[in-house]
Amino acid sequence: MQIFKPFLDLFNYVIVLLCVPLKYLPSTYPFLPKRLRAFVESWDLEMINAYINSYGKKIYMDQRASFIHPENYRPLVQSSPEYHLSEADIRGFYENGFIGPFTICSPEEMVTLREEIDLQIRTPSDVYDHPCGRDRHLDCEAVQSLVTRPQLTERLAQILGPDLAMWRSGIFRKESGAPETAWHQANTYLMEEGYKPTLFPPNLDRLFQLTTWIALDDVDLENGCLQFVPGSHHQINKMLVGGKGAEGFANVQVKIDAEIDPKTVYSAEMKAGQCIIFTERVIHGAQANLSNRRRWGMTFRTVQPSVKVYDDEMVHNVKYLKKRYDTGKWGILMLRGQDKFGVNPHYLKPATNRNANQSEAAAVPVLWN
Ligand SMILES: O=C(O)CCC(=O)C(=O)O
Ligand SMILES: [Fe+2]
Repeated sequence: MQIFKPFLDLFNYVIVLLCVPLKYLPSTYPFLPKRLRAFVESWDLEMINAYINSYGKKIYMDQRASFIHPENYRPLVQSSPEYHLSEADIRGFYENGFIGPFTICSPEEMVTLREEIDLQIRTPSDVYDHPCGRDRHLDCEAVQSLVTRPQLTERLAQILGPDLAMWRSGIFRKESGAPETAWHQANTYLMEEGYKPTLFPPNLDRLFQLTTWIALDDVDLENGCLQFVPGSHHQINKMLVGGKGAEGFANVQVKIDAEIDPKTVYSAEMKAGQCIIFTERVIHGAQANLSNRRRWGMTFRTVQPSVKVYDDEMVHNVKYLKKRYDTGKWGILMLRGQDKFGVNPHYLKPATNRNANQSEAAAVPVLWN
């Protein structure tokens, strides 16, 4: 069953309609075909109704969940004073949905790192066997050396806990004139496969993941820095698929079904080498790059090791990218602490310097996955 695309497919629509009674009959789930069962289990009635009532034009951005704050905002690990977050900082993160900027490396160091990263990601990935921007924290030394620094891991640990598993990274390269990244939200990455999520946390309503966006160039409003709607992470909104006023996210035209007051928007202007940490449930996006400078950023997603990723599937099919990824060699990278759960494979092969040849440089799209 394909839910995400094409949205107005009559076959999909009828199947979804037929699933409504199943939501009231959980005892039937073990007898359903695998895909149908995954759909009925991961889409709640509100999500199904939104799809049906809009004739397939409105779809929830991700699995609905509440966002429960912790009992207190004390840091979850002790860290050295230079990386310390106060209770007020952590409360600010829970209230706004993001925190930063923090400096991971100097702009001068980023000049060298950026060149290495640019060359290295053009070589075939050890994980996916072809040149790509996805998950290069696993096999490229320059990327790995960046994300394992205490400037990042100690801050993540104070919010997410002592044990940190990085499961996904990607690169958003916006050259001068590149289009916007439409406002969006994510949670368990349901929209990748459409009928089932990508992440399976033990408790959907708690914080289980943090995203870190590292600026490879200086980023500001003019070249399309990342932007956030503070406090918008307490609910997952619907999106209108296509239609008037829709903007681009990867291959899809979407418009978030929420009022956004431009006065409240926070623009994460940063120097190269700085990062912002956020929950991807917060509404975020970026304007078009209207400058004559480029805007490259890398995004890194870290979960608590109790979160199961990919449901043991061998191929992960990302509908909106129109791409399939063989997950046979994929694994989590422990950035810090221990994996006491063992629900995911670990990536153990050392990252290497790849000595890419500049002449191999290929045209690289904006979201290079
Ligand atoms: O860099 C961008 O334009 C978007 C990044 C983003 O949406 C993310 O990292 O989740
Ligand atoms: Fe995002």
